[in-house]
Amino acid sequence: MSRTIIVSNRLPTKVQRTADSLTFQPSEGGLATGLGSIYRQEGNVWVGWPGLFVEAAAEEQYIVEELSADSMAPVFLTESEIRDFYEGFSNSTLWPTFHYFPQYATYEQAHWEAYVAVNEKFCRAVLELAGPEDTIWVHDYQLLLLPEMLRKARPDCTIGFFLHIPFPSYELVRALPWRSELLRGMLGADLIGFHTFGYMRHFLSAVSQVLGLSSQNGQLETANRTVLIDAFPMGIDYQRYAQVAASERARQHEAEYRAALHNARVILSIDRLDYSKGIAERLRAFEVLLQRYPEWREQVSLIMVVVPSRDQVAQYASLKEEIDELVGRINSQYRTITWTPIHYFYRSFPLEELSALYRLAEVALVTPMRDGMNLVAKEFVASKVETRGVLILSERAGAARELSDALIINPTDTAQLAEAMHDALVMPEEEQEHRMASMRALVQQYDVFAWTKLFIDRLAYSKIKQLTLATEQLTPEATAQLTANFQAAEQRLLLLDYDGTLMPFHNLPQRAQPDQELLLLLQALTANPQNHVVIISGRDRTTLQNWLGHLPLDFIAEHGVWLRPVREDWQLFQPLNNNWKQDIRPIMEMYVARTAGSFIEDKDYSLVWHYRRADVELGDVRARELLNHLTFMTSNTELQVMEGNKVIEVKTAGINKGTAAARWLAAYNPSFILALGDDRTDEDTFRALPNEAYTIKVGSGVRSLARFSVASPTEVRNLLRSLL
Ligand code: GDG
Repeated sequence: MSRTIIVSNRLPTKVQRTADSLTFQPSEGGLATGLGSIYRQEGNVWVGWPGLFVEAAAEEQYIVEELSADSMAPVFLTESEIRDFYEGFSNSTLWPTFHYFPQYATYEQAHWEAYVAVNEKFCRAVLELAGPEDTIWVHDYQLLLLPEMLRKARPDCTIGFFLHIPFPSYELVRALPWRSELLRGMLGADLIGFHTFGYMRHFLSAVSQVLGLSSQNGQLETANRTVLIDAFPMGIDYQRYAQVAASERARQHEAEYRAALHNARVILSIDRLDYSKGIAERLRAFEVLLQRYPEWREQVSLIMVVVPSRDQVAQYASLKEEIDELVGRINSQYRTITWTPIHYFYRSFPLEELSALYRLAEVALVTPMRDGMNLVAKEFVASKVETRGVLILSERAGAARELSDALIINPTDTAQLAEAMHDALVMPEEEQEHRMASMRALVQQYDVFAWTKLFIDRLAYSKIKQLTLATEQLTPEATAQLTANFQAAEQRLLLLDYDGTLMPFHNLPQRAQPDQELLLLLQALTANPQNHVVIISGRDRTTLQNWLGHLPLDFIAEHGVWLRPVREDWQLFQPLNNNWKQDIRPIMEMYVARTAGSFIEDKDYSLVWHYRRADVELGDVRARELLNHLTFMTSNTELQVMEGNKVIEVKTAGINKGTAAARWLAAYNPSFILALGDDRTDEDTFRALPNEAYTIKVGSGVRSLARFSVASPTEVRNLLRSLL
C-alpha cells in the first residue's frame, strides 16, 4: 500500500522545554488541522523540525518516541543550522525577498550552504520512510530544494509542493544569486501549488526567464517530466471557528471584555510580529483617524495582538521597538482616564479568547504589505456568527483575491486606510450583513478540508498524466507491430514534419532542401494509392512546392495556414489578414538588431524570428525576452505567439498543425495513422490524433505527447523504409 508523507519545516506539534521537563503542544494552525486527517491515517507520517534545539541523545530518543505515537517523525537541527538555515537563509534571505523587502535580504554563502545541507537532511529523513511509489507533499519556502533532491533518489514517487508565501515578480527573484538552483529544486515536484494565480504567473515567468522553460496551460515540460502548476487558495476550518464563536465561553469572555472597555467600539488587529504585516503603518493610520475624526476619540479602541516571532532576526527586534514606541506615543497623547486608544498585547491568546476578540470587534484590520494568503481575515469572517462587522483588507494579501466584499485598501496609503476605518465604523448594518454573508459563504465552502482535497486529487491526477505521457523509445518489437498494422490497413495516413524529422537542420534554412534518398523514399511511399502522405510543416508553401511539389504528396504549410490536398490547388485554412504585421515586424527587427545572426522570415500569414545562428546563450536570453514582449503585445488580439525549434513565430490563433491535420482525418477516415515530428508545433498534431495513432517524437530533450520516440532523421527514414 502506498503512503502519504507530509514534510514541512515545523511539525504540527511544538515541543518546548520547561524547567524540568519537555511539553508537547499540538498546533491549532490551519495546516495542522487541514492535514490532520491525512497524516494520522495508518502508515502516513509528518516529517519536520520539532522547534527546539536538543543536545542529549536520550532526549532526542524520548522526543522521537513521543512524536511517533502521533504519526510524526522529527528532524533535529543543530544550533548552527537553526542560525544559518532557519534564521539565516530562510528568514533573512528568502522571506524578505519573497515579500518584496529586498533591502532586508542578506546574501551569505554560508547561509546558502546550510540551506542546502538542511534540505539534504530532510531528504534523508524522508527517504528513510518513503517507499518507491509513495506520495510526498512538501511545504513552504524552507524546503524549496527538497522536491528535486527527492526526485533524484525516488524517480517514481509522486511529489507535491505548496508555497505558503507569495511568489514574487521575476525582478525580485533575479536578485538571488541561487535563483536557478531554487527554481530547479521546486521543479522536482509533479505539482506546484500557490495561493493565487498571480503568484503562479510570477513563478512561470521566473522559470521561463531564468531556466528558459516555457509553459502551456499551467504545464511545464522539463527534460523528462511534466510539472503542473496551479493556484489553490488555502482556507480555514470554518466550522471550528464558527462553533467556538457561538459557544457560551466565547460569549462570556466577550461580555467581560466589553465591560472592561466601557463599551468602546473595537477595531481589531492580529498578526505575528513581522515587517510584512504592515503593523506600524496600521498604527499610523489609526493615529490619523483620531486626528481627522475627533468624534471617535473615547469611542473607539484598537486592540492589537502581536504574536512574538523570529526575535533572533535583527529586523524583527527593531520592528518591535518601533511598534512599542508608536503605541506609547499615540496612547500618551490621546488617552483619557477612562479610555485607552490602543490595547497592545505582545503575546498569544488561547483560541477561545481570540474568538471572543473576533466576536467583539466591529472592524478587523488586516493590512499587510504582502501576505501569501492571511488566515486571520478568514477567521474573523468565520467567527462573525451574527453576520455583522467589517473587514478592511489589504489588496496585497492573497485573501483579497477571494474576499472582494471586504473594504480593499492599499496598505501604504495611510489616508485611505484611515478613511476606510471611518467608513467601516459608520457602515449601515444592512450593508455589513450583505457583505459579511457573501464572505461567510465563500469561506465556508472553500475551507481547509476542501483545499487539502483539491491539492491531493490534483496531485494524483498529475501522476496519472505522468504515466500516460510516458513516451517510449521505438523498439524493434514496436516497429514490427507498427509495420503489421500498416500492412493490414486499407487507408493509411502519414503526417510527416519536414525540418528535424525528414531532414536534419541546417544553419541556413534554405539549404535544407531534400536529398536524393529522401525524394526516392517519398516517391516509393506515394506510389501506393492506399498511402496518403502529408508533409506537415511550418515552412512557406512556395519552398515546399519547389522542393517537393512534383510528387503526389499532400501539403500543410505555415503550420496549418495553407493546405494543398494532393492534385488540388493551395487553399487557405480560413480567410486571413496581414494587417498586424506592420505592428509586429518592428518589434522583431529590434531583436534582430540586438542579436547577431538572427533574422526574420516573412511568410504569407506569419512572421518568424530565427535564432539558430545566434550565439547560443545570447539567443536563448533574447528569445525569452522576445517571447515575453510579443506575448504582451498580442494579448487580447487574434494572434498567437508560438515557440518552435530555435524560432519564435507570430500568426493568427486557432490555426496549427493539429487543426489542419484534423481535416485530413475527416477526409480519408484512415485505419492507420502515423505522425512524426520533432518540435513544440508537432505536439499540436499529436494532440489532435486518436489514441491508437502512432505518434512519434524525433529527438530527445523535452517531453512529448507522442507515444514513441526515435533519435534522429536517420531513424525516421529507416522506419519509413520498413513500410515499403
Ligand atoms: C503563512 C503566510 C498564509 C495569531 N495570533 C494568535 C493566533 N494566531 C493565528 C491566527 C492564524 C495564524 O496564527 C496566522 O496565520 P496567517 O495566515 O495570518 O499568517 P502566517 O503565520 O504568516 O502564515 C500566510 C499562511 O502561511 C497559510 O498558508 O496565509 O500568508 O505568511 O491562524 O489565528 N492563534 C491563537 N492565538 C493568537 O494569539 N490561538
